[in-house]
Amino acid sequence: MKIFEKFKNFAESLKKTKEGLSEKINSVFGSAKLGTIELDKIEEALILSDISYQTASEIIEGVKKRILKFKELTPDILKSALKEEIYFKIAKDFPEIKANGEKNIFIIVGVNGVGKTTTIGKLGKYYTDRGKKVIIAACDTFRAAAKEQLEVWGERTGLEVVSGKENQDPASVAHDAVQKFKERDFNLLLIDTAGRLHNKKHLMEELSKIKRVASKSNGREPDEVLLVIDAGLGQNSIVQAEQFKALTDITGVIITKLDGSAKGGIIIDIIHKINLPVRFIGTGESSDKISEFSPQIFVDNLF
Ligand SMILES: Nc1nc2c(ncn2[C@@H]2O[C@H](COP(=O)(O)OP(=O)(O)O)[C@@H](O)[C@H]2O)c(=O)[nH]1
Ligand SMILES: [Mg+2]
Repeated sequence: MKIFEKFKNFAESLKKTKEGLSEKINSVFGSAKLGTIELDKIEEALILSDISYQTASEIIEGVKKRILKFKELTPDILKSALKEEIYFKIAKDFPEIKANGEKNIFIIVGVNGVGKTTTIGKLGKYYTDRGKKVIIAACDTFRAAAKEQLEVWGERTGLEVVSGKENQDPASVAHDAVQKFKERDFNLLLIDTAGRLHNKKHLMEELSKIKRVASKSNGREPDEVLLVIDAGLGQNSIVQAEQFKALTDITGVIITKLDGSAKGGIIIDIIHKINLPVRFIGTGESSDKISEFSPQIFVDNLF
């Protein structure tokens, strides 16, 4: 019961993905006797639900192996084989998120509009609720509104926000924030960034500069570089993840806007194909609409 409570928002936010998948898959499950033709249709349904072709065909190959031992195939057998196979693809043994030290630094990256600043506000609250003292660095100095947006979040959730002037060097804002983080008894520093992927060289320089500043103060690389992606962008998000991974060391992914999207299937690709852990799920716009990710809850709420 308690476990379910913790992931309640997550389960609810999978509603649209579930509806989309179920609609396509239930017609196949509807036939009393099932065979290989139905498996092809299920593969098609997976692809239509924003799972990549490659991953979808791997899932179906795995399902075929799982159902070999059954003489007659029923919808229930097929459904649980599908669930098991997807679970097997996403329940990887990633290390825990590094938020357990005295002092941890997270950098949040991602393209414009995916939900970075909102997610930082939510994470600030999430970790404050769990006893951490959190400080936020508003290093998106490119977008004028980003600073105000974070300050509003800060006021709302009682978090300290360090911000600079418009167009100030993001690394110098990071430097000021890191200074405060170091001198006072903060446990977690969350660094917001600007997401200009169309200017790759600039973005890469900006990120490595922020990383350098953060590394210097903590004596090690930032603990997490978390990529935020928008579930609504479907397979385009997978492309973004590949691009960011090529630019910098990403340690994990946060998927936002799952509440408004039927494209939850991308979660499977992020983990299986891109090989990154999904750390959190954004399930709405308000400060408590964030959930940890659970592979079990995910598959249980897919069909
Ligand atoms: N429905 C929903 N909206 C979200 C979520 N996360 C962010 N948003 C909205 O997405 C929009 C862009 O968010 P913002 O944090 O400014 O994106 P940024 O440019 O990456 O910093 C805002 O309107 C947010 O309220 C989410 O999990 N669910
Ligand atoms: Mg922002």
